[in-house]
Amino acid sequence: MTPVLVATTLVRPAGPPVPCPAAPLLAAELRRHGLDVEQRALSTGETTAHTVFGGVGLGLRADGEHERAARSALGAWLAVTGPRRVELAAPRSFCAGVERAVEVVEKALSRTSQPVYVRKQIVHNTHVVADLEARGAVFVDELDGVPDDATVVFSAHGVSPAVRGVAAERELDVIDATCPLVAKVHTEARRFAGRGDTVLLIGHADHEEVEGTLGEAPDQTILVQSAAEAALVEVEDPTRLSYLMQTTLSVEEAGEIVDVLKARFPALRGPGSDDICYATTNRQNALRAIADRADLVLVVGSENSSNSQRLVELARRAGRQAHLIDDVGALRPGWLVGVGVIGLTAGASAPPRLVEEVLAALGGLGPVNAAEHEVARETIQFTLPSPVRR
Ligand code: 2E7
Ligand code: F3S
Repeated sequence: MTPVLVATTLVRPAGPPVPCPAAPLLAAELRRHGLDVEQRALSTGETTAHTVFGGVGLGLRADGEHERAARSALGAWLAVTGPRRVELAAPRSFCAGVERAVEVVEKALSRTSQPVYVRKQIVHNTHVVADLEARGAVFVDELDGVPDDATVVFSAHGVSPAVRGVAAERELDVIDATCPLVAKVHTEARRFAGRGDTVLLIGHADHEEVEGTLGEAPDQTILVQSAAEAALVEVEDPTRLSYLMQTTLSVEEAGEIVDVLKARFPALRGPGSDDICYATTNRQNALRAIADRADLVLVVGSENSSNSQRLVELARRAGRQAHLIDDVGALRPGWLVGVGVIGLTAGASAPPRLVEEVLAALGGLGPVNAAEHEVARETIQFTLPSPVRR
């Protein structure tokens, strides 16, 4: 199939070339139409259709059978051009635990020519995983995908003692990228179970972090996923009871669950300090601060990212139209109809450059007035695990 060409720049016979920052939006829309797409500079003479407005342009070349679909995609984006405000939530994107986990894999790759295996996605982001894969990391679902004598990195979400046991038995070279704030929850799980408590773990089933924490004391831990479950959960001895949480929950929902549990079990004891981490809390507060002003909220993050999903839910609970986008290519023209103010944020596993790319592409649809609203300054940094600390 001859690819449809999308202009990244329009080269005119007279006058300077016109940048086309919205090219990735147009390219993605064409791919959704099932077309093969290439992005490159085009001269205006080459294009099938192009427009120049306010110092930017949009244009493409499509031959024969593709012309109709191409014109329709171009028309869809041209229909939503115009000036916009973007309210940027801060903090957003990478947290200290993600920075550390990514650096662990990078350092592990740089100290050996052998493959570096990573158990599960190092963090729940397709771009982070693809970037590290391109640099030689091999992602596996379980340790049986790791050959003997190999190096394996445990993901930021943590692992159960059973997984640690298998790795130790096989004498694998383990580098643990578990976020220190998750490790803290594991320590509490051991302490609470060790004093004979039943542990109510507030979190979502089938999430890797929850699987890991549950694994600390599987016979003494009960997963509580909602206020409805909290209202029904039965425990053997309500006087020996404590609770813990997944680090990426909605602060609001988790608080409601704890309230239900405390009302039912007055002797319930909690963690020394909040399990929902600083980064989760800050990203939720930052989004809350801008959501009211936005017609549409965009959260950059991957589908399986719990903290990113919680941000989308928060915006929707505030009555906003909200979407989770893996990258700029996931933006749909229909979402922007009648939208003058966009709230923009990113989950803790989404690289900052993805937000920059969204902003740049929006600038290709008309002038963008972007303002950042910072609700907290994050300075926390975690030291690297000893095998990669040099
Ligand atoms: C580790 C932990 O990778 P993420 O998207 O993970 P979630 O848990 O939100 O799906 O985000 C970073 C991160 C958050 N929590 C990593 Cl335990
Ligand atoms: Fe750790 Fe929280 Fe990030 S648990 S990995 S600091 S989202």
